[in-house]
Amino acid sequence: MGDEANPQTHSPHVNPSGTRPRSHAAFHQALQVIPGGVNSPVRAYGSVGGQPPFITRGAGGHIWDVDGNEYIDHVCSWGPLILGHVDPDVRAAVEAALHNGFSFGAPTEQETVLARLIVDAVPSIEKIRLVSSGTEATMSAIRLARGYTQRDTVVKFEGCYHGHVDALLVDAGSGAATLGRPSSAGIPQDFVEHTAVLPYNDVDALESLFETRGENIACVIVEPVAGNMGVIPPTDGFLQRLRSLTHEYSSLLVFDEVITGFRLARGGAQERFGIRPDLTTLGKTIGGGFPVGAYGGTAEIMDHVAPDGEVYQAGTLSGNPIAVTAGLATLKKLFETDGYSRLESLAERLATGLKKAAEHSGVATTHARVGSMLCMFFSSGPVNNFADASRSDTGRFERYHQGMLKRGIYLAPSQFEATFVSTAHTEEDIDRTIQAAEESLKEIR
Ligand code: KE4
Repeated sequence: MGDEANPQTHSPHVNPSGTRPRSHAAFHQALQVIPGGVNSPVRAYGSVGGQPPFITRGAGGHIWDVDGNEYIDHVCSWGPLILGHVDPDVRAAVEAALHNGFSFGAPTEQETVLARLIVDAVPSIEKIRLVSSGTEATMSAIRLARGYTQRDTVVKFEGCYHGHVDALLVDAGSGAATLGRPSSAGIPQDFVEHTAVLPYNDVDALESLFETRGENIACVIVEPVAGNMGVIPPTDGFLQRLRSLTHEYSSLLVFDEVITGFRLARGGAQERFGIRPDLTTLGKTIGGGFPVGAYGGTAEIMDHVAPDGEVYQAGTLSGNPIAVTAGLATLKKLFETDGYSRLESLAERLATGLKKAAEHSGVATTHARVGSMLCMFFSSGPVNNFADASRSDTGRFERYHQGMLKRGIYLAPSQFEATFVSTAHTEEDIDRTIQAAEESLKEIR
């Protein structure tokens, strides 16, 4: 067994009893003062039984909980930690930045450096506004689309999740899907009457909607690779048709790349699929684990954003110098170390191993992978949209999740999420995850 300080050579150690008394006590305390004991619903373990481990620290591809259990982490903070936990170069950059100040509420040159890096990496983005979360990014992008087109209707896809924006929390994925409450209380009906929802990958439905309502459609917002109903890639022609129809009706195409941006490629999913959206939303990876979101597009559209334009959007901590420093250090290291080759190699190794493990077990599964985001559906498939994904055996996923957790593998507590790898994961980590899957799948067949 390697030393704990160097998780790269350390197999995870989990209390064989599977009990987590200190997490249990911590959860009890949290429940007294935090709704559901968590600060984001997807972190609860409602859909996988049991209670969430309370995490104390991370290093590389590993995390530890308050009971001393060690896990190989395939959540990666839901995507941001593309270099793994506490990357030494990112940490050094943040520590240095802390000495200069935490926040100014004034422009800093580093914000321009990050904006320039994003503009140079994503051809469809000529100008970008930094915010503090993916939700702020998508909320702002649809407001901009409505202001720019002077139309009201927004189109989204069932099972896609774009943050907890009132107008977009309709048939949403991620936690909303997991909770089985596809919308949310507290959203007045007239807030969503301008939101049209279509099945993902359904070109016919798209065309008929545009035929009937195209003149009123401000934008279509889409995850170019869906990552909130499990992972569902776009079928051939879907994104291309989206692009041609939005052009034809002068609607804006918004790529929500909060997950895929800088994860799937330097230029995100739009680089992989060769599509130029009008607006792109970003988050997660561009903050390297610190709160950063962004929305950007052509200068012609973005110049409608205040203070130059009539579409208002603001934020106290937008472009926060510490978060921007972490994001810059993350992206620079990802580019300089050719992180995408490593991500591709690790993700392919994992996906291949999980497929073999499932075949050996005889459990019916369907597998999806795009770059370093992947998913194993407990379904015989095919899985091309939310209705397909919803037919997954979530009870079997629950038992699988429990089996993986007790073997030291930390997965998202929902069938409707993505599995991630980081550049800090090792081949040994991947092989351990595959081995754990072999054992867990055999247990539940
Ligand atoms: P945030 O507001 O959580 O930073 O980003 C919202 C968002 C927007 N767009 C996409 C495609 C997203 O996936 C997200 C957030 N993703 C979820 C899980 N898939 C974050 C986890 C959580 O809600 O706690």
